[in-house]
This record gives sequence, structure tokens and C-alpha cells, in this order.
Amino acid sequence: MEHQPAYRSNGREVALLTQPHTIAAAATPPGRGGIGIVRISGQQVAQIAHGLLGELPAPRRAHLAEFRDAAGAPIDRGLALFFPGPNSYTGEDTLELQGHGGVAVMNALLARVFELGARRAQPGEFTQRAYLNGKLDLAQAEAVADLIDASSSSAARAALRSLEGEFSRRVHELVEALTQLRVHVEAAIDFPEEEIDFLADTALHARAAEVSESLAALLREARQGRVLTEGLTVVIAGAPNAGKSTLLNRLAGYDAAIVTDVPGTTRDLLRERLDIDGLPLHVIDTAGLRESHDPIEREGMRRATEAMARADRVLLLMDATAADRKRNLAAQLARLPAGVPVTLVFNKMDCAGAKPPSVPDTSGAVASQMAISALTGEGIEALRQHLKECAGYSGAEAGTLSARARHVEALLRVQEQIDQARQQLEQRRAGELMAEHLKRAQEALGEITGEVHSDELLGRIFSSFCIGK
Ligand SMILES: Nc1nc2c(ncn2[C@@H]2O[C@H](COP(=O)(O)OP(=O)(O)OP(=O)(O)O)[C@@H](O)[C@H]2O)c(=O)[nH]1
Ligand SMILES: [Mg+2]
Repeated sequence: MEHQPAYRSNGREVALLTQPHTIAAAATPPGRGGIGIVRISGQQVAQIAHGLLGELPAPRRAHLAEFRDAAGAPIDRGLALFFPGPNSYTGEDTLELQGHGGVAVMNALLARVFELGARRAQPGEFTQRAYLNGKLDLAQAEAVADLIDASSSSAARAALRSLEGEFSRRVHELVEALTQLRVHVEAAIDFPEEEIDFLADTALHARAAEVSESLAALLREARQGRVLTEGLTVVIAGAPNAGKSTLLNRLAGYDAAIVTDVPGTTRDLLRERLDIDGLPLHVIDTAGLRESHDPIEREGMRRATEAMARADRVLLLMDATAADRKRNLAAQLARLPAGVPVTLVFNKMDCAGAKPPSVPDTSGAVASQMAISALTGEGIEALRQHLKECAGYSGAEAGTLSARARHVEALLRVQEQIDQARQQLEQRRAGELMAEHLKRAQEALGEITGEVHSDELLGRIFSSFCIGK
């Protein structure tokens, strides 16, 4: 890769990277459609345009043309759009071909573009180039994928705000505030004879407290945004016949799972993607947990346990009419992976009489308890509200930002470093140690926007994109 002259993007000087390969992919999903779009980006765009269209279209003008194969025979007739770099999505020369959206046309068009020198783009490679060329920062690039994957209008709005740079702007504000703190502290270190006075300055303490507060506010929003983007994964577990599949169907509002009175009906995991007032919910129904020698049922239970270990919440269902609930509960709890938050849900309350079942848990594993009837719907609204509370979801307000678990983790590390920096300041007046913690906090912030990144992180983020974006 060689560097070309720098240009300005987002108010910064950025050096364009010249990638060795020109990439191409269909930007529209495969299948039938009125229009199908092939996108090409890289150094060979002009050459490919000449081969395919006979000329390079004028920049940013819709150009009606025949797309031709090597022998000059038309493949399709459509619009070509040329965006010269750096004023394109990727920052490179880009050509968009809008043809007829059929599989045969798209395949023939792509084959011709490959013949002319491009190679097939990896998932997310266009956006990765946009990031490497400073068109977007990493948090914005992630918001592109979140916008495409958004399953509700509130998630889409939140992703768009992050894509437009709202989240990144807040992170930069924090970086700026941290830089000022560091300047103050490092000045103190440089004048050791006055260090104590510098560090006793109330303005410094006030500023450190302000940084903590802005960080806490951003962390709250990022948590909310994470839930909106990624949703809450809930596993329904419990003994056979407890009513797990009935509860899944009740939450979904349709018959997703088979329900019978035969214990052991569900054997495989069943996943449904639902929505509670804009909160995306991934609900997984599982095979009932019990002793079994049937290899299919045992495999089902193994998968159930694996899903529970990754869940944000386990709803442990118990038949409220069953005898010996205390022993049953102990047996069920023993089968749960350690550390998952559990809500104990008594089901079949329509048959259990008016009195709520006693509270038999003594293990401390159960975080909360509820009573429902999956059959009649009693208590289901309360359960929905409970799940929203578990997610820390307070309804999708207008200003929500999209965020990911990765961002929340980074912000938590920032918080830890700032807390330690403040401790060093307040308890020990230790300037150097404080400066070190502030530096680490700033680095953790840089991971969010991608100023600090690793190839492995980039690989993980962009490989989850769709091809053609
Ligand atoms: N009265 C009453 N019956 C219920 C309720 N929920 C489920 N049932 C019944 O209990 C039986 C078992 O329900 P399922 O939903 O298949 O139970 P499950 O936990 O998925 O069972 P497995 O898949 O075998 O582990 C069925 O006959 C349901 O109609 C309820 O709230 N009240
Ligand atoms: Mg079932």
C-alpha cells in the first residue's frame, strides 16, 4: 500500500491508502428485483468502465449505457454512476452499475467485472476501505451495519444517529476533556517543587468530577443503545411439561413451538426474534431438563445448557401445581450454568388456586420471581415489563444512540481508569500515577472510534457485514 496526497475528511487530514485490488460485489440482495446494483471500488475503475461501457461516465451523473461482454455483446442496459475518489463512499474511485435485478444478469455482470480485473469483495470491505480512508470512524462503520440489521424503527433511528457521528462526537468530547486534565496534571509533574499546589487546585478536582459525570451519562446511553441494537437474549428453561413452549408461543403471539402434554416434546432449540415496545428480544425455547438416556434428548439438553450460559436472562419455569416444588427447584438450579441471572417463573397459576406458591429458593441463585399462566395469559404483561427492566430498557426515546457490547466494555474500562486517577489525586496527590491512568482511559476511548485498533478487531467487525457494503 502506498500513500497518496492527504485530503480533508471530518475536519482532519487523511492520507488515502491505495489498495492493490479493485473490489466488486452486488450491493442488492440476490434474487428477483426491479433493479440490481453492482458496486466497484479501486484503482482499476476507469479501466473497467472502458471495457464494460466503452467510456468513463462523467462524475456523479446518471449515465444510461449498455453493459457489454468481451465480445461486445450486451449483457444488460442500465445506469452507470461514477464517483471519483476521494469524494466517494470508500474514498477510492467507485462505479455503480444499476441493471435489472435478476440472478442471471447480476452474475454475468459481475463475471465481466472480474474478467476486467476486479476481485470479489469480502463482507464489509467497502466500509472497511471507507474507514481506512478516514471517511467514517469505527463506531460509525459499526452503525452502518446496525442500520442495515435494525429490526425496529427505533433501532434504525438510533443507528442513524450514531452513523451521523453523534456517538463519536460524545466520545471526542470526552477525549478532549481528558486531554485538558492530562495537560494540567503533566504540568504539575514538570514543576515538582510546585506539584502539591497544582494538584491541590480545586479547579482540577472539579474538572475530574465533571469528566466522571459525562462519562457516566455516556455509559448509560451506550448501555441503552446496546440493548436496542443487540437486544436481550432470554432462554426459557425448566422441567419437561412446565409449559416452556406454551410461554414462547404466548410471548410470540403465534404458534411457533409444538405443545403437547407429553413430557419431552421439545428436543432442539427453537429461536424466535420478538419485540417488546421496540426492545429486540431473542427468545430461545429449550428441551426440558431431566435425567434421560435417549441420545437425542441428551443432545437437546446439552444445547439448552450451552444457550443458557450465553443468555442475558434465564426464565426458569416451574409448574406451580406440581408436588415437591422445593426439591424440583433445587434439581433444576443444579443444572443451570453458574452465574446466569435467573428469574423463577411459576406457571399454570390458573390451576394452582389463588395462593401464590411459596418461595422455596435458598441458594441465592434466583434474582426474582413471578407467577403466570402461559395458557390464559395471566401475568404475561408483568413478565414483559420485567424483561424490559432486566435490559435496563426505558422505552426508545428520541435521542438514543446505537452502541455495541464492545463500546460498553470500553467505556467501563475508561470508568475504571478515571476512578483510579481520581483516587490517586484525592488520596495520594500522586500526579504521575494519575497521569498514567488518564492516558489509559484515553486509549480505551480511542478503541471505540478506532484510533487505536488491531487487525483482529477490524476483522471481527467487518466480517459481520453483508457483502456489497
Ligand atoms: N393449565 C395450564 N396448562 C398449561 C399451562 N402452560 C402449559 N400448559 C400445558 O402443559 C403441557 C405442556 O406444555 P408445553 O408448553 O409443551 O411444555 P414444555 O415445558 O415445553 O414441555 P417439553 O417441551 O416437553 O419440555 C401442555 O398440555 C400445555 O397445554 C398453563 O399456564 N396452565
Ligand atoms: Mg416444549
